[in-house]
Formats: sequence, structure tokens, C-alpha cells
Amino acid sequence: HDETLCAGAVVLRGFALTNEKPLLRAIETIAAQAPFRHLITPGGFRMSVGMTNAGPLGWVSDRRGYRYDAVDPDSGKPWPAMPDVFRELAGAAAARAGFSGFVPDACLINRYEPGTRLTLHQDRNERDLSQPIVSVSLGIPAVFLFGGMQRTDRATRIPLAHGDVVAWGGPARLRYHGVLPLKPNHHDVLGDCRINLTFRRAG
Ligand code: MD5
Ligand code: FE
Repeated sequence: HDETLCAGAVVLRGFALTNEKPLLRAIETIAAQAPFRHLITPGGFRMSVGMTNAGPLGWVSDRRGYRYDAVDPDSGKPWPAMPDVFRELAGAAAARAGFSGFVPDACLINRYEPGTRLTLHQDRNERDLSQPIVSVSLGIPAVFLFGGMQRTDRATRIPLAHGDVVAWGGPARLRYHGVLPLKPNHHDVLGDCRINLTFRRAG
């Protein structure tokens, strides 16, 4: 039951469910070493999404801009290692969506609570934009906004639930996208939050 949204964007419903428990344990281990924090945008706004990273590179934002860095700015230490279960899930999902040989070097972990949103943006800080991005949704459901190549293009709404995985590549890689404010909700395993893993080849 894979769903192709458009060329380059494939939804794999429930693809992460078989690894649910190891994934959640790994997220807890990462967050104990590199706690979720609210980054500041270059414009000076506090992001409502809580973020941390795993892997050789991590995505960071501050008044100087957006970039990938090997070091957690809060601790001065390297980001926690990318767990095998992360790398294997991302590679398998990418291959199933038609992007074979995907080896991520960055996993951005986003934590959403009710009311949290992600405004429309493009992901373009990665060195090789021919590499896909793989996104794993866990916890309470969200409505994903999938726009076009310009910010003002009409966006379609895609509901994403616990265990859903989406691969974005090729002509979908640079499309504008975001997440609507989360509705109050409860998930039996994660509690009142949504966690999204985004796997990237950043360097
Ligand atoms: C999320 N995160 O649900 C999303 C999942 C982010 C972010 O957008 O930047 O942290 S990744 C969705 C994505 C990535 C790359 C391209 C496209 C979507 N796309 O073409 O729509 O927390
Ligand atoms: Fe994004």
C-alpha cells in the first residue's frame, strides 16, 4: 500500500511499525545525551519544534543562519552516534521508494507538542540535493503540508500517523513543505507528542 504523492514522493504507511520499540529506545538514549531544545531562527524567533540530532552531522539554527555542524552547540560535544536501527530503516525505506544506496549522515529529530507547527520552507542546506530525505512519523498524528516549487503554490494536506515513513527525492526534494499546528491528542506509547526523524545526506 505504498502511495506515490507525485514524482519523487512516496508514502510507506506503517513502514516503521516493525521497529517501533528499538526506535523509541534509541530516541530516549539520544535525548539523554543531547536534550531536545528550541533553536532560534536567523530572524530571532524561537522555533516551536523541539530539536536534537544523531549522526556525524546535525542541523542547527541560530542568529548566524542555518547549517550542519558536527558538534552540539549546547554541550560542545559531537552529536550522539546514529543508531544502526535508524540507518537500516532509512536505507530500507529509501530503497523501497526507488532511491537505492541511501546512507544518511544526519538524523534531525523533531519533537512536536499540541500547538507546535512548522512553517512552509525548503530543505536546501544539504550538499548533494540529488540525495533523498526520509521522514519517519511517530506518536500523535499530524497534517503535513506538501506545497510546490514556490512558497505561494497551493499545498496539499497529507495526514501522517505513527509508523508512517515518507521518502522525498528527485523532483520532490526542493518542494515547499510544513506541518500544521498539532491538535491536542494522546498516543499510547509516546504520550502527548509527535516525534519525526528526518534522515539526510548532509555532507
Ligand atoms: C516533519 N520535517 O514532519 C518534517 C519531515 C524538517 C521537516 O520538514 O525540515 O525538519 S521532512 C519533510 C520533507 C523533507 C524534504 C522535502 C520535502 C519534505 N518535500 O519535498 O515536501 O517534521
Ligand atoms: Fe523540511
